[in-house]
Amino acid sequence: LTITDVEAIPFAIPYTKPLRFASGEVRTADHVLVRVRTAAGVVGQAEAPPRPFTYGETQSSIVAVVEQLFGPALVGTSVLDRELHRARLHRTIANPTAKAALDMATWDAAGQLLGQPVHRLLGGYAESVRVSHMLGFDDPQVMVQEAERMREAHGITTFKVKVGRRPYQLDVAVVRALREAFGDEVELYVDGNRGWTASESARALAEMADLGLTLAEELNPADDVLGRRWLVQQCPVPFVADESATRPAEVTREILGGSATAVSIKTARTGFSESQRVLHLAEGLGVEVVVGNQIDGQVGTLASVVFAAAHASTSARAAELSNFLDMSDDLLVEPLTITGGRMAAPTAPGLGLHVDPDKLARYRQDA
Ligand code: MUC
Ligand code: MG
Repeated sequence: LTITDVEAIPFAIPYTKPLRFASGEVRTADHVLVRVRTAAGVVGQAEAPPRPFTYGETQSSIVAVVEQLFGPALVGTSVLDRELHRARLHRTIANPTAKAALDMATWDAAGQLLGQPVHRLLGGYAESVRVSHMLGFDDPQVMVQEAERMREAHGITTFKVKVGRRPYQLDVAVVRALREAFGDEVELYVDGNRGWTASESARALAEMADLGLTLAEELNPADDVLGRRWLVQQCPVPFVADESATRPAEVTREILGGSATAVSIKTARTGFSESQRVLHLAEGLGVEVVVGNQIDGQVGTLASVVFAAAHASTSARAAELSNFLDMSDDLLVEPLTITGGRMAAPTAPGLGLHVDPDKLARYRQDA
């Protein structure tokens, strides 16, 4: 069980369809594959996606912090020593996706060593979860076509619509076009990535009042503290904290401060161990959670479905698991599949992750 080596491999895979949203745009998955090797020769793996516009990390900063600080802190410990890992890694602030990938890689190794799938080690609640697809900025017809394609090809009927453009009517028109195209057959919710002011958000929500939205996420900046509280008080659906509540303490602060009424959990930034802390905190506070997408590749998406399937409250809502479909290729030997609008949690020991060595050789950036 002893960790003998930790590796951080930068790789880059282009998107066929870039994702655009209020805080940025992703054209290439320039991620880092993190590997934790044990004395028994087992290798645990996970993916860290740099999101400079959200967490300040870059591909090189993730590689550097793993090689210089976090890797050496884990070598010599057991893959089961998660509290010790946390104590050591949290001496360094920030760097959430680097920490999260290391945590998930240790769970992957532990699952392989114990012969159990990680979703069962975490909680074992469900075999599969419903999938929600994120629709990035585009013209209304293009976004309707994209939703239609996802429904036809994968049976997906839940869509998170990116909003936060100016004027806000651009986005209201998209949501209206989606509702008109699909009627009651689809679930729709919106994510503003802090693009609007509180008053723009309030006007947009009022104009979308007849469109049956189920959630509203980060419509304006949480740092506009009073404006956010004013908005959340009048929001008719749960208001989801995503980038404003990435740690347990932030979740407490935002929920108790009246700045959110639901929480997005992303394994890309809180791994499995810290995501469980966030989940249990949300349950204790009595707020709903949604399993979010950090624009993950297939390795990261596998981690998200494992976490979502493991617990009752993470599998209650559709989890955001499908944006890897817009990548031109990926690292896994067996690509992930979505059928009937659902994705299954892997049943193989660990995360059931098999990275194709040829693909890794093709896309790695350090060779
Ligand atoms: C999301 O839910 O916001 C876009 C920016 C980010 O941090 O995550 C994605 C999706
Ligand atoms: Mg979000």
